[in-house]
Amino acid sequence: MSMDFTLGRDAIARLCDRVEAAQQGAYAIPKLTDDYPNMTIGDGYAVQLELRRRFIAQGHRQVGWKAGLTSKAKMIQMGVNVPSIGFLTDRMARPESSAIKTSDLVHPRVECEVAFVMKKGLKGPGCTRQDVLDATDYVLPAVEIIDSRFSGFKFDLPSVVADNGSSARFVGGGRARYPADIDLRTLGVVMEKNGEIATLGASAAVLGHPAEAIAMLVNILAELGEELPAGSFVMSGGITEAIPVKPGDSIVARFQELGSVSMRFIE
Ligand code: 0L1
Ligand code: MG
Repeated sequence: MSMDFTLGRDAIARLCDRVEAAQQGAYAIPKLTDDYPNMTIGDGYAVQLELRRRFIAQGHRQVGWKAGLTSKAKMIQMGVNVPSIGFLTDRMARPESSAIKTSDLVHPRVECEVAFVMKKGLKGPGCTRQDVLDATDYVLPAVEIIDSRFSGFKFDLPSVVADNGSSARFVGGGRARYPADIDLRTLGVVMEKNGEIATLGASAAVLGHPAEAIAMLVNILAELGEELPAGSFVMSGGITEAIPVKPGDSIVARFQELGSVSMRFIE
């Protein structure tokens, strides 16, 4: 991915105002490229970095990162062809088995992901799947609740990157395992909504191996002049397509070898 930056500070601040207000007010906005048609993916990351700077200034604590759009199913669902990354903060974390409010979200969807907790930091470029596995403390099952702030999920990559990869909430749980003890490539996952199977898949859907998505994330961070610190919680991307949820829905994500993660949604 070549990272071109074309927007000036004023435009970045204006676009960040829009995304921040839409996230905090839980309303949908048109995609940013309607007004800035020449906006690049690099510009999207410049807006995302400004959003992260503002959240941290407001007291949010960054706990890690997420890779997004890492499976063919998600790329097809969303009409894009390149993965993305976003940051995760303490304000997005929700406990396992909890009730998650939807009134502060626009149109939430859930997806099953493998999360990695790093014992060593990683720095790109050139980070590989093996580097990731060597630096991983343990993996655990997670559900990401994404919430694109764009009307009707109509967006392109620069817009979705600026919106922090649609990040909204996440829930980790189940059973932590050492990566050497399981075959991370062939983990089966079943997502149930209200007791019925909503979608299922296998972890190889994520770029062939979930650790590959973490390596990609580290290499994108390098293009932004950043690295992945030890202790980070990193989500590797949805294994299946994302499933819409509304108040009253309950979700159980069952992962082979890793146990299950559940939550319900309320008004
Ligand atoms: O986590 C992700 O795969 C990012 C998704 C971004 C697009 C969407 O809102 O589905
Ligand atoms: Mg995701």
